[in-house]
Amino acid sequence: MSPLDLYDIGASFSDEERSVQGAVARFVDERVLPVIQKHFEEHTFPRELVPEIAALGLLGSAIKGYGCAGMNAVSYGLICQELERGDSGVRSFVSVQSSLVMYPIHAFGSEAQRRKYLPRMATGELIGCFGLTEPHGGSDPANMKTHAKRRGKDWVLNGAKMWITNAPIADVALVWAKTEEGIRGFLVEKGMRGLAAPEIERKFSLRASATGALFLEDVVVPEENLLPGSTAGLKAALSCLTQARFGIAWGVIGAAQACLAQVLDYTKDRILFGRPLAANQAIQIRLAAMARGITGAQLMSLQLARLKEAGRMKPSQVSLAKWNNCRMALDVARDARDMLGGSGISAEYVPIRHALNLESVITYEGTETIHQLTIGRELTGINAF
Ligand code: TGC
Ligand code: FAD
Repeated sequence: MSPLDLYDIGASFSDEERSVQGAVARFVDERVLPVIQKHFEEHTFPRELVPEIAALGLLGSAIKGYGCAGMNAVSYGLICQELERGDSGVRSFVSVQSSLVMYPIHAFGSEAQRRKYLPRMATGELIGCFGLTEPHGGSDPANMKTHAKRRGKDWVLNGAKMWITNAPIADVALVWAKTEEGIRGFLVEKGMRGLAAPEIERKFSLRASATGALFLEDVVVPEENLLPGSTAGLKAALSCLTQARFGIAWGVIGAAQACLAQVLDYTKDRILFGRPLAANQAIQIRLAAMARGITGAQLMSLQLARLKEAGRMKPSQVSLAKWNNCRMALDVARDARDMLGGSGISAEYVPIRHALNLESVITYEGTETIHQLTIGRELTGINAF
């Protein structure tokens, strides 16, 4: 019985799902883990890995056609889980590219937009970012200030977006802006006059991910870059978040597994008071609590994937998994850091890096409070936002 899969959930995966998991796990072991700590310390995104990520079919993996792999929901979840076992920053890159840019182009874009962007995004030749959050408050995107006004056949965009993953390296930014017809999505390309995407420096979290702002000053965007299907206002933007949150719910399990694996080794090897640290009841109870959290998160994610495949997954169900699994992973990482003692703050061990990363993951894609209030609204029918 694997300590990282106490319910043998892996046995319920199909051969194809297991093969995807195995391929991504090998990539993480051989290519991500040897370089990630250096990137984290140097505050750099491991861009050199993008062609390999693309070659494995991990970009837009759920999309059928347009050079994408057309994998199912469990496979997408396992991709996120294995990548985040390496680092949340690498999983964030794939989440944003796949769920927040390729998904909306596929779901709300014109056929011409799909053909123009998706094949090159699948190969990693084009990198995308998703601009929803604004500096005055990300939890309430309906209070959007960025706006787009028609000028002849074009649109003119003005405003600012904050905390945007991939922005400094993006070739195309999906920018959500208020129009007279409601909130719409625009594909703003790198090099368009009036667009700036500076990096946000000095982060203590997700240091191996490129995070930036987007400043738009009279950016002229042609009509052909408006996502024609984004007519449902904020609902279109929120439906992208549902896709990404599904991946995060799976992804953070990988970070928790990495921490549990390390703390198991450490506490079995370390001799204190004449016996292994792991021989103490107080330590075993904490290890058992980690396994309990991971197993619950695995089962929740698997059921969520089944609902997704059946077309029955509701946003509030995704909120429950995003909240539960992020909280679980953050608690596991913090507790693992503590059980490593002083070593727990060293870059030689993974828990501190995962714990720092998970502070972002529990905040982005809806803070813990936002997801709790979403469940509260589902239970009571009362909107408490
Ligand atoms: P609300 O009245 O609840 O909803 C408006 C319409 O949208 C529908 N809807 C959703 N549809 C799909 N998926 C969802 N998750 C949905 N949530 C709501 C809803 O049914 C309604 O439809 P209709 O037909 O009735 O019009 O809207 P609200 O303004 O009250 O907002 C509710 C709230 C607070 C839940 C929402 O604003 C919210 O989720 N806020 C958090 C914002 C957030 O998560 N931002 C994330 C930015 S992207 C990011 O962080 C990327 S991180 C990088 C990475 O992923 O790795
Ligand atoms: P605020 O909305 O100002 O919230 C502050 C606090 O108030 C939080 O604790 C929140 O839970 C609480 N709060 C809010 N409303 C209520 C309420 N009604 N009742 C009680 N408490 C409440 N955004 C993008 O659009 N694209 C990206 O690619 C992206 N990537 C990100 C990458 C990183 C590393 C980070 C940190 C963020 C990223 N974000 C991105 C932004 C992220 O989605 C927001 O940070 C998040 O939605 C919270 O918004 P905020 O930071 O403005 O906090």
